[in-house]
Amino acid sequence: MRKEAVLITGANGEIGHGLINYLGGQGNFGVIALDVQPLDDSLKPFVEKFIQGDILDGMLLGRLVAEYEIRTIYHLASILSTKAEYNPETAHRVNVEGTLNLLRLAVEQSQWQGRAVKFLYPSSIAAYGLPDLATKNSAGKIKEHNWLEPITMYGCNKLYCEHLGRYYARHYRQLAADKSSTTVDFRCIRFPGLISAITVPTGGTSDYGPEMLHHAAQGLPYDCFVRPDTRLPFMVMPDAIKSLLLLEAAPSENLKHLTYNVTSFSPTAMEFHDIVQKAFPGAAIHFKPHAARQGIVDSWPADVDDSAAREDWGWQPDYDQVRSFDEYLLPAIRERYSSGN
Ligand code: AKB
Repeated sequence: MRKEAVLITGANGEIGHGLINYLGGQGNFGVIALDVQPLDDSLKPFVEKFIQGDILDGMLLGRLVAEYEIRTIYHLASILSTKAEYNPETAHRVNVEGTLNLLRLAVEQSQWQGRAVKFLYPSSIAAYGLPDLATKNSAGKIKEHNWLEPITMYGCNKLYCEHLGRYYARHYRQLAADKSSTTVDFRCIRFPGLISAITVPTGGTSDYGPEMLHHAAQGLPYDCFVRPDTRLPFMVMPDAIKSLLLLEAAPSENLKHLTYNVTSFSPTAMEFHDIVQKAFPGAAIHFKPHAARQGIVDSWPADVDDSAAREDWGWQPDYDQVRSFDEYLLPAIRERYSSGN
C-alpha cells in the first residue's frame, strides 16, 4: 500500500523551514521534502524522505507518483524577484514550468486516489504592479483583483501560475471525452514580505527588512537599498505558516476564491530602521537606494486588503508590528546570534 504523505518543494527555503518544522513535528503523515540543494541538517529529523532534485525533472516527479499517496502539495520552490531579473528566462522555467510539473503531478495523484489533491501555492505582492509612486501612495489597501500588472518576471510568473492553478482546478481538459471529476484543489495565498528569525532570505526585493535586522544583530553594517519613505506590507514567518495551515484546513465550501491576500503590518523602511536601531544601538545602517530595485518596490502595494481571507477561512495574524519584534524577532535573533549559529 502506498503511504499517505505531504510533499513540500523548496524545502530549504524560508517557508519550507517553518512548515517542515511544524508538519514533521506533528507526525500525522510523512513529509516528503524536495530541494535542489542538500537538505539542511536541522530539518532532517522532521522529514520522512528527502529527494535532492529539480522540479523540472519529470522522471523524478513520476517516481513520486508511483511511491506515495500525496494528499497535499506545498509548492514553495521559486526564484525570487531580484534574482529572477538577472536571468528572466531561467526564472520563467523554474517558476512556471516547475509549477506546471507539480500541477500535473497533482492531477495524476488525484486520478490514482479518486479524490482531489490539495495544492497550496504561495503567490506574492509581486503579482501587483502600481504604475507610479503617487498611485501607490493613494491606492490604500489593495484588493485581490486590482492593479494586476506586475513589472518583474517573478511577479508575472506568480500571477500566471495563479491562473494555471485556476485552470487545473476548474477547467482542466474541458473538451476531453474522458474528463474525470477528480481534481486539483488549488489554494493560493499572496504573501507580503516575510521575515524569519531563523533564516535570511536570498534573491528577493523585500529583503531589505530582514537583511537590516539580521545584519544589525550580528554587528555588521548595512546599506539599505530603498529610500527611508518606502512602505511595504510584511509578516513574520509564524504567521505565514499559520496562514498556509489555516487555508489548507478550510472546508472547500467556505472558499469563495482561489487566491487570497494576507498581511500583518506595513512599516516604512525608516520605521523598520528605527526599531532595529533601538534594539541594537551600535547598528550602522545607511540608506543607499538602488534605483532599479527601488522601482520594483515602488510598484508593489503599500498595503493589501485581506478581508476575504478573514471572512472565508478565519485568517488573522497573531503578530502585529510590536509583537512581531518584541515577542518573536528580537528574542529569537538575539538568541540565534549569541549562540554563534
Ligand atoms: C521577493 O522580494 O521577491 C519576495 C516576495 C515579496 O515575494 N520576498
